[in-house]
Amino acid sequence: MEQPSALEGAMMLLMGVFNKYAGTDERKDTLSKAEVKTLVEKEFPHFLQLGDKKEVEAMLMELMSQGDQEVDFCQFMCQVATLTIIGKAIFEQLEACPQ
Ligand SMILES: [Ca+2]
Repeated sequence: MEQPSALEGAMMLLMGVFNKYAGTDERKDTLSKAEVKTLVEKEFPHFLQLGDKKEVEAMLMELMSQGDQEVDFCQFMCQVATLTIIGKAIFEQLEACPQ
């Protein structure tokens, strides 16, 4: 298989990240609240430094989790897209947007 493009690679990376955290309990296709918490802690280290760590973590937990319900891949992707849009605006303000 040829080397994936940047976007194809990013898509495969997102699938891999979801599968990595969703697969730690018996329900391999969804994220439990505990799995969301681990994902937030491990995958958002720079976002957590943008403000009070506990407040940012609580905001990310609220956004990424669905209360006590399991989070499926579609919900995960929607929230990652939302955070990416927010992140782009923040990085543009900081003049640190990747090229
Ligand atoms: Ca799971």
